[in-house]
Amino acid sequence: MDYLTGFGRPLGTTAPRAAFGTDAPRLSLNGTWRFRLAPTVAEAAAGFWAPDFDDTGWAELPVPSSWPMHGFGRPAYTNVVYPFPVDPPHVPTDNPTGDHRLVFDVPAGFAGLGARLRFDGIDSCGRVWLNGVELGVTQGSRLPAEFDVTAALRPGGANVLAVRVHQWSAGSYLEDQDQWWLPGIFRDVTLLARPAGGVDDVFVQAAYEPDGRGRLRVEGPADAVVSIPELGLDRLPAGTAHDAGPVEPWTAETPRLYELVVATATETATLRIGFRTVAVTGGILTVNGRRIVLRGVNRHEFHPELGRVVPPDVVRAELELMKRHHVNAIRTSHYPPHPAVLDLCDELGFWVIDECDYETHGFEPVGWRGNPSDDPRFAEACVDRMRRMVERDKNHPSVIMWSLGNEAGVGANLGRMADWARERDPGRPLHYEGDRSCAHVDVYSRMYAGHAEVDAIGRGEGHVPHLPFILCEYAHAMGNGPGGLAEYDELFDRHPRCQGGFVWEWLDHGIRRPEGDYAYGGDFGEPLHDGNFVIDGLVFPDRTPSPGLTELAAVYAPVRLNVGAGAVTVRSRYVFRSLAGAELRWSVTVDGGPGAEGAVPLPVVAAGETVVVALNDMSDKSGSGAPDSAGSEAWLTVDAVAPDGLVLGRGQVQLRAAASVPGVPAGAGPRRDGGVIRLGAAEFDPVHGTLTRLGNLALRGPVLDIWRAPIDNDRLGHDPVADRWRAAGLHRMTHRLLGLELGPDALVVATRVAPAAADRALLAWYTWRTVGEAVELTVRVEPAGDWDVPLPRLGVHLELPADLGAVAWFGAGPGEAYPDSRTAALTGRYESTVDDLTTPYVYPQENGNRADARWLTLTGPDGHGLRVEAAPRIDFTARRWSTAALDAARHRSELVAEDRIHLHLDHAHHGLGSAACGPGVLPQYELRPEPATFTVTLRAFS
Ligand code: IPT
Repeated sequence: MDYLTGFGRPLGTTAPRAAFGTDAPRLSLNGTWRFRLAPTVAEAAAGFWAPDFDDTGWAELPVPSSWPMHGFGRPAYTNVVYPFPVDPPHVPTDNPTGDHRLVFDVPAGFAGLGARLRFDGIDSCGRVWLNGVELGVTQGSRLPAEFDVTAALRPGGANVLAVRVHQWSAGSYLEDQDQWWLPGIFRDVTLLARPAGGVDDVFVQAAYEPDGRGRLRVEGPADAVVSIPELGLDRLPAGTAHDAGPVEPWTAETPRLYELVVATATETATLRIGFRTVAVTGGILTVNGRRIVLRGVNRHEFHPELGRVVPPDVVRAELELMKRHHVNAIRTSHYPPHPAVLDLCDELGFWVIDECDYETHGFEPVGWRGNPSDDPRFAEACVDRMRRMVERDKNHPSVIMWSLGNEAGVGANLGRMADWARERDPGRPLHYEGDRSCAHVDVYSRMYAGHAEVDAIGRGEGHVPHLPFILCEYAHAMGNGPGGLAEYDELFDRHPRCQGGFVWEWLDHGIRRPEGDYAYGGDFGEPLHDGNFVIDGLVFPDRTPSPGLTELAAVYAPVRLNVGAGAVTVRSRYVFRSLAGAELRWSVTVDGGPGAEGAVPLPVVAAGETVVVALNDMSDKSGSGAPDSAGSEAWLTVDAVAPDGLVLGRGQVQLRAAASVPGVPAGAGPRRDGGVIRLGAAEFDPVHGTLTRLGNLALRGPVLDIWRAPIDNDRLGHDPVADRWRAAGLHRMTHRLLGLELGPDALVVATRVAPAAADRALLAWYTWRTVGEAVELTVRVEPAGDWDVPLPRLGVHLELPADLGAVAWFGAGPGEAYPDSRTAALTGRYESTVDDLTTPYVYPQENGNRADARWLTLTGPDGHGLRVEAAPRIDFTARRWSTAALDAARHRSELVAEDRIHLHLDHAHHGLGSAACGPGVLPQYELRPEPATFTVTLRAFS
């Protein structure tokens, strides 16, 4: 079994080469295989590789697959730590071993040709036999391996392929990425005919010259000829440089591809190539001579039902979703993706950092002792991994940088990987974040640096390497958040050397549960796990967008609109493409109602240019669409829309503010009536001083509420604010009635709101008046005693009948918004339901706030309901469970609708930040305990 502990080296594989299509026969071996799982290597079936071995009693398993997703063993999640002792190169005796067998027929077309068997990914170690002949061993899970099967193959007849896959191998020490541990043959298995004298490998170097010409050099077999029919290039010799004449460059904004044909006498290969030149000059990363900004995401490969197997249609849909949300860059965290992903990146247009399948993070907790990055015995495996990535992916124009890996400390082997890559491919800069000396790289990369530090780096303060700066991870998108995206993006715009970053991360890696929700770390009984840290994406496990992605789209938007009453300033942040064909669509609304709208074509705005477009036409309309009644509020909204309908940027301006509401004479004052206090249509409980009825609505509240169900960014990280909140008792505030004052026209309820065991308090006065049919409430709050923590929220909570499920409001929307995540929310009139206002975060936490409502209504099916008017604005959250229930739940299915609706009307919220892994809430978005006053009017209607 020494191959398991052989320091991660594959055995018997052929030289790595690029993935491309040719006219030679190929046969997919994906499909239903026979499978048997043994708990140890010793207990695996002896001799299962023999062609006549009887596997009739074995289970069936699809290939590709991650076997724990099909009922064999269980998934396990750890972030940093290894789920086995740190004792390289040894692996546990309990090493789940999956034997796979397939009987397949080889078409006659393979006769007389050489053949290779290709595995695009086996996690973590596969030992392979064909027709009883042992071919070798592969390690390097997310990398291809090929075996020469010319001698062992039986063309025209039945063949028996046997693959023994071990979950753990020495290679596992090199694959400590933050994700589920999921063994299996999880990528394609293919049999490839290899004609003698064929096109085994091709290396296309296609540069874009400053004069607009392409320069082409294709390495391949000595006798190969190269053609690009579209450019009139015909049968050029391989191995020398050629002037390709004037070409259209490839960029992520203009993904122009050309078909290139490489032919020998026996084989013709076809590739899609792009002309582009990547360089680092004067501390700036450029493509085709221009500074680019990476508005990126980190992308893992995961599927909630299939594990590491992501069906091609799902991949295409998710990359298209990224494009629609203005993501222009992908870091393939933390390993090369399925090869087809890069074909799509070439086609759709993404700047890609292709990262090696290399991470040794679990050595950090042991002080980096024995780190493979600096252990000469692992040198060969390290270089092998780099070589297999670069050789496989070298022809993709989208790949603009190679990354040595992630979180692997420092050491000589990283230098060896870098040296090898530079020598082989001088055309791409190198990336690695883990070595602050930047000894082997061309860009200065960091993860989770806060805004102030990024700003300082941008200004060149301190000992900053004179290199382009990127954030390979930032804005940790765990749960509700991230906050502070807009402020980062502003820094990328401001400082030339701050060239963007990659949000951590694209996808929540939740695993579907029968309960209808998603599992995370610990849900499979793992003794060691990192909980829901694997649920930290911009999209939910089923790849539906979370509010974080909606916010990201608004922040990453390529067109910035500064809307004034008479003109719109249009600033294009494109670097290569113009806004030709785009138009400005505008609408004027009054109090959010339907109003005038129209469109004007944009003049051609060149990349990077700013133009001012006059809007005479629109401002004329500012008063139309609704009666110009007192108090009406008018907004002009402008969208820049591409010819394909994609919104490239949005902007808004308030044309007319709401006139302040004229003072309405107060109605009758409060009076005691039996056991209750009455004020107009309102009825109060004199014991607590709270509302119990309004017209025909039974309700409870409103009472001061400062608690929110801590979000991941409150709960996790270095100094979790939620720990301080709980220590201060903010989750268990009590309310003491200080007094009720029944004045001639107002009821004043004085309370002291405080937690047990502490002497700090919030004094709250509720002043109630009647306003026509409605009651007006003014809440005045004053902190008393020591307050050294920010408040989670500041507002009131009330309970309403469960049937008021339809919601409408005029305010920011349509989605969730918090103080540091509200670029995407625009002012308008919106409709939703209590159920839909909730955001289904996998790990339950505070969510669903709608900001800046001028008014809102909750309406029952029979048309009765509650109307809230704010003076001037109020945030609100409505849901069918209490904050306490949300706080206590660990999975979505634990949230059960109560017999009432909980409505929160909030004067202010603490921001979101991204402290789960990174900076907390920026100072300007902290909710400080300070005196505050806010007013709402409540009216029951029918
Ligand atoms: C960083 C990792 O690179 C990434 O894989 C992920 O684990 C992320 O954190 C957290 O979700 S490493 C961290 C110690 C900064």
